[in-house]
Amino acid sequence: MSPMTVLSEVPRPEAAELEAHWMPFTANRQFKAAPRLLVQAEGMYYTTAEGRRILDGFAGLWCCNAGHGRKPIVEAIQRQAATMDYAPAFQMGHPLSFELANRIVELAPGKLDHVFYCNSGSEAVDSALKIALAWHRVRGHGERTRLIGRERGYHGVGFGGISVGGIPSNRKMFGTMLAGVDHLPHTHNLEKNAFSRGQPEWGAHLADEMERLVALHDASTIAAVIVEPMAGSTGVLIPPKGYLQRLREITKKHGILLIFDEVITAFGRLGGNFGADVYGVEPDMITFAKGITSGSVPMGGVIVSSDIFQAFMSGPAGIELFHGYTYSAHPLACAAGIATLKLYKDEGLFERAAKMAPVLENALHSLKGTRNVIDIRNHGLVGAVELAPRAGAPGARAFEAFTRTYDKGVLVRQTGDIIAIAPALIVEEKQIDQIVSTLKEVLATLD
Ligand code: PXG
Repeated sequence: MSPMTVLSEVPRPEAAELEAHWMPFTANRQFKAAPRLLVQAEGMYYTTAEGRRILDGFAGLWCCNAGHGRKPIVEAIQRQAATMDYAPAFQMGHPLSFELANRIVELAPGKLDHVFYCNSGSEAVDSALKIALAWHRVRGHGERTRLIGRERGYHGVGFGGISVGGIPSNRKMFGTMLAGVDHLPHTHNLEKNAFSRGQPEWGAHLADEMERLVALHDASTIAAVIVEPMAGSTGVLIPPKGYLQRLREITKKHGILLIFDEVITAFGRLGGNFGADVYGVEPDMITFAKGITSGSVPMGGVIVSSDIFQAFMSGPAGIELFHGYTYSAHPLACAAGIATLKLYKDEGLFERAAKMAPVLENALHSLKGTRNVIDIRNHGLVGAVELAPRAGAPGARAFEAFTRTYDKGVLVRQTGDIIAIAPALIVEEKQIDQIVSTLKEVLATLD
């Protein structure tokens, strides 16, 4: 089927038809007045409903790491849909979930060797937090119930995730959330670290705040700490050198589990298998989603250490963990996951990300001195440009940059006054140039 055939078959909704869908994390009224509709995707490009080609500078939403519409993934999904659509997830199984788990474990660091599946990053976070609480309990430490997150952290939108998360607008409308949660300070500091390339020098000591929380609550009440090794959604906060190491030391010393939320950083985004590898710190659990299927079918999961898994296996016979989802290890997701991991390996895409990282770094930092740019930061195939906020209108300048960039044929992501960039790992140098030069053109015209 040619792309043209696909396009002609796609229904184009009239304005009134856009009404019924309450869109997530979207300015619904603004969108519906001037919709940005995508109808086809291939490689590094989207096609819009008007037939415009858009260079995807954000891998969808940090997820299509192998690029769009990759044949081996598409065919694996098609084959699986025709072979077996669904298998019950509880007390039944199908071979693909085991094959995928083995492949994930092969990539995972150190002692992380068992995989629990779900369907999204939010579910992965809830699952990890529940496993942490249950792990302490099966070991006779049910009093360890506190969970520690971090300011500006994003861990999805479940009640667990927003409780440990630290983005005020995601929390303030939703009541009291989980009890017994506390937060570390975030690590963003433009006075100390503006225009850092890769990991900033300043800020390792911020991990010592964990000692303060331990002193306040007592270690015996704390179950786990969850952080994104690199905080993505809040606007790309790269961990200061030594920060994650220190957090690991402190959590280990006090018997507190360390969870890395790697929904964004897993599967090559930073130029290695996981953020844990790139930063050289082994957590007790890793959450993943997005890149596992290169965004093609929803899937998430938690990788846990052997210590965690084995503690559950030594209890009474029967169901060891009362947790799971109808679509845990969905056959289509597993087929897509296996094909995706194979493709990453066959094409050496994680190595490619590492190789292209300096290209992105140099291109992005060439924006220094452009109007309103107050910071540029990057690591792996992730970059961010922070703009000075417009007086009285936080986020407005960056939102305008986002829409104007899209009008000029490039998709980036706006969050607050930050423009984030995270292209698929297949991105080419000239495409990086196009993303950055388009952004430069747009920024120069913005007041
Ligand atoms: N944890 C992390 C670290 C994430 O980045 C989630 C959990 C939740 O995943 P789900 O699959 O439930 O959405 C995420 C998701 C952005 C952006 O623009 C980031 C995410 C999702 C959508 C947009 O930065 N991260």
